[in-house]
Amino acid sequence: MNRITRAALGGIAGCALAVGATGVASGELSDLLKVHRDSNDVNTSYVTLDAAKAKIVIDKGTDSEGRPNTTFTIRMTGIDVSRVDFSETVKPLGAHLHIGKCEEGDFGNPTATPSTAPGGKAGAHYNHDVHYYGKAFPKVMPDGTLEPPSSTVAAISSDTEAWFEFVPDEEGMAYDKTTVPFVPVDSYPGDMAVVVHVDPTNADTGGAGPRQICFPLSVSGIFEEPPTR
Ligand SMILES: [Cu+2]
Repeated sequence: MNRITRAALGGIAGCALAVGATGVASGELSDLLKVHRDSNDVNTSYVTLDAAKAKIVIDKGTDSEGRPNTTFTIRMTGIDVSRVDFSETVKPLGAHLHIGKCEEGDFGNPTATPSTAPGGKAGAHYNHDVHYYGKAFPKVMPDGTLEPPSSTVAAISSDTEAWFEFVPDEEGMAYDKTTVPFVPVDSYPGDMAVVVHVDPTNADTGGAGPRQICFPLSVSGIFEEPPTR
């Protein structure tokens, strides 16, 4: 297994985490980039992530039949859970691998034409059918469902995209370990993003509501460039 670690970088410059001799990531947790001035501004959310940090470890491996896969291990800490009622089931926060780059202060502009949403510069979800196989994202059909997958239309699922789920605990920590049956290609050279949304991921559409925060992910030397066609 080819274990490579990259931090979710703090700030624009940032630096990668060290990888210990055993392959276990070590080093300090790193900062998010805000896509709201204050994540309380996302009034659909019940946690505040302004002080959250995350460590993201990427493992490229193979399944039992030798097919390549990728495991993302993400540990997020510093979640403000003061408003969470832990006597109830805690709602998961959906998060995904996005192809673009987190930008500090990417607060969106609701009055622009077309309007832009907070965190929009992180771009679309990484979708292996789209970004590796060159298919199109599905269109929304008149009945509100998505165009079915075909030889030219991508499937949207946890097999084609990297979806994560964070359930904060009483210490303000959330952990996710997800293996996807592909190795992403790096469509926006060097940079990708883990965007944390405010809702759980909808398994049909991949949507998870507004973007709450963005963790930058440096993928240089980890993921290859897309195939040329
Ligand atoms: Cu997302």
